[in-house]
Order: sequence, then structure tokens, then C-alpha cells
Amino acid sequence: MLDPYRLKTDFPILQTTMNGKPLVFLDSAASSQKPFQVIDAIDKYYKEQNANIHRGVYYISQKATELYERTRIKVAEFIGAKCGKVIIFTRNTTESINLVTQTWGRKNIGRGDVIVLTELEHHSNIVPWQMLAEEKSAVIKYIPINSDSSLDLSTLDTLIDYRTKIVAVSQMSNATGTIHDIKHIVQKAHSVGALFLLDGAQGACHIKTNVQELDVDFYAFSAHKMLGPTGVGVLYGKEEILERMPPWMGGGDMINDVSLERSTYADLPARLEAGTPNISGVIAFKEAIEYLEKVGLDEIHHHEKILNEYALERLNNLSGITIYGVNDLDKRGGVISFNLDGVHAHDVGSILDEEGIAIRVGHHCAQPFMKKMKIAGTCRASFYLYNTTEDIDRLIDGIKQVKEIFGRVLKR
Ligand code: C6P
Repeated sequence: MLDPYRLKTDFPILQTTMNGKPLVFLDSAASSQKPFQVIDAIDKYYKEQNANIHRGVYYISQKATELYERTRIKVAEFIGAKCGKVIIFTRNTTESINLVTQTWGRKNIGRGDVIVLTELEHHSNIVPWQMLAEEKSAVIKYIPINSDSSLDLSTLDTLIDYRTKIVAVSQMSNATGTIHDIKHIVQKAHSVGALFLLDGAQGACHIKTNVQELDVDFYAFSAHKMLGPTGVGVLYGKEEILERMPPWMGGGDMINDVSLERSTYADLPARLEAGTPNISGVIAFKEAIEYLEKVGLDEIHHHEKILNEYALERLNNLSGITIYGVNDLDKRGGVISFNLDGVHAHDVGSILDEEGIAIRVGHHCAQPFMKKMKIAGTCRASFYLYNTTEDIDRLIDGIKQVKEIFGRVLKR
């Protein structure tokens, strides 16, 4: 069994206070906290290994290169990819998706072609496609959501047809915590010859994922949501697809030969990784993955289910609260989105902040979802392996305080 109290001791920031109160961090869906193993790896790189990679013949450059490339292999193993060369390091999920739209998309999407997304996507999985569709006069269609924010999969047969070139869906919604039935959508996309991109920003950190079993064509995710450093993202792609993708950014490290007239490009993965990358971040990312593996993703998912059950029960006992997302705990990750009657989400966030409790408030970069629900935003508490039921008790006490303050204000 996962022991969150023991795990908490690995995270220095969770021993600190915020506004004079012990920090309760309930915003891991935005960015997780980092254990000392990750922090120490960054520290060690700058103190002992700092050199550019793929360039130097001297020891520390070769050492840094070896450590950087070891992470690539670790990532490949972690997501069940065939080999390291199908793992492209980017800055984040956003850049990974833009890499696909700007290279594969520009080459393969034309006038009248259809891109299928869902109404529940994060802006990072909408805006890059809209930019591409505008440039290429392509059409975007959206899988609608039901009232509980699950995807209405009965629409797949009408939305996905021979004109569909790609379907892009998130593994888990950052706005509601809903985990989608991806396999079914992947099969439907492939049945018409379309590709499938999985936005794993909220998935890779919580759900054991095997890209070959799922048969996704692209998988995009960010290290910073899975205990790793900021500024490191991953794009996985099937080898035969990545091989045919033209480079996106030109520059150092992605070439084979350059003359004044023209350039030829390096093989994968270098061809899609121009310029000096976030070397320390990538090296430390390996520590994050090893940490997750040691705890176990299934254990983490189970722990979040327990926290969800506890939090939902306590929240449902409060009056004047609306909770978004599906009821089925098996289809929920560690995210609870809610609103309090008559109180703006930002006011809830500010009062909780004074109590040392960090949640996210607002539209969570999912404005189409908020518009569909006819709300400006929500309060979002998100859990990870280091959260405890005591953290949830503190959240509930904080919410009660918000209700008391606003009850008094409204009575005045
Ligand atoms: N969601 C949240 O608070 P980046 O910023 O590139 O690492 O991840 C973008 C992204 C893409 N898809 C989904 C489903 C996401 O949740 C996110 C990031 C954060 O919900 C920051 S907006």
C-alpha cells in the first residue's frame, strides 16, 4: 500500500508553510511537486556534469550525453515504446502537439480534410489544430459531451469518416478528471485510415500507459506533471510516421550536412530536436520516472481513487455545492472540479490560500467546456501520490470557512 505520509517526506516543499500555515498542495494537475531525487539530479548536473551534449569529445560532455540519452530509453520503456529513437524531447505537451500540427499536419492536412477533437480538450489540443485548419482550409469537428461531461461516443460513427485525417483526444480531462475510453476511439479512427493523437498531459502521470497496446500514433506529455522538471516534454510517434515528418525547427544538432545552398537532415530523433535542449531537466526526468515506477502507477491510481471517494463524500455533505464530472470512480482521476453557490471561484481560491491551501481556480484552459456548462470557471482540487485524507479535511474546513464568510456577507 502506498503511504502518502512517508512519500511526503521526499518532497521538501511539502514541509513548508504558506501564509503561515502548513502547505496543503492540491494543484498537482497544474504542476506536481518534485522529490529531492529530482532536485538533487539537477543540482548534481550543474555541479559535476554541466556541458553541452552531442558535441564534446571531453569527459563531462560525453557523460551528460550519456545521461540525457539514458532518459530517452527510460521514457521509451515507461510508455512501452519500441525504442528510444521514437521519443522526441520537447519543452512540454503544448510543444509536442504543435510539433505534430506544424510538421505532420502541414504535410498531410489539406482543404476539406477533417480533424476530430472533443469539447473537453485543453486549449493546447484545440488551438494548434485551429491554426492548422485555418491555414489549410480544413474542418474541425468535436465529439460532444454528455451532461456529466463524459464523451458522447454514440456520435463517433457520424463524426469520423473517410474525410477524417486525425483524431486528437486527451487521456484524462484536466477540467473534470474524466478518464476517456481511448481504445474505442483509436479503433474508430484507424478504421477510416485516420491517425490518433493522445494528449497524455494528465494521463502519463496517473495511468499506466502502453502506447503499442493502445496503438496510438502520437502520445504527448509533460515531465512537470509527473514529478519531473519544467521545460521537458515528450512526443512519442510511431517510427514510420516520425520518419516521414519533415523537420519543424531548423538549427544545430538536427542536420546531417549544411552548405550555403541547402541542408540535409539528421536521422531520428535528432532531426526533430533542434538546438541545445533542457539537459539538466531531461537528466532529472529519469529520476522522476524511476520514482513513479518504484511507487507504482497502479498504486498511485488506486490511492487517488480512495482520495476521490473520501473527498466526494465530504463535499457532497456540504450544501450549495456543484461538483462536475462523472460519478463512476473508475473513470475519474485525481481531479475534483466544483463551484459554491453565489461565490466566485477566485474568492474561494483566495480564502483557501490564506489557510495555506493551494487549489486552481478559473477556466483551466478549457474554455469550450466552461462555455458548454454555462459557467465562467470552477474551483479545482487535484490530488497526487503525496496527498492524504488530512489534506482533504483541511480543504473541507477551508470551504466551510468560505461559506461562513460569504453567508455573513450575503446576510448583510
Ligand atoms: N494543464 C492545468 O492546470 P503543458 O502546459 O504544455 O505542460 O500542458 C498543456 C496541457 C495539455 N493537455 C492537458 C489535458 C493539460 O491538462 C495541460 C496542462 C494544466 O490543467 C496547465 S493549464
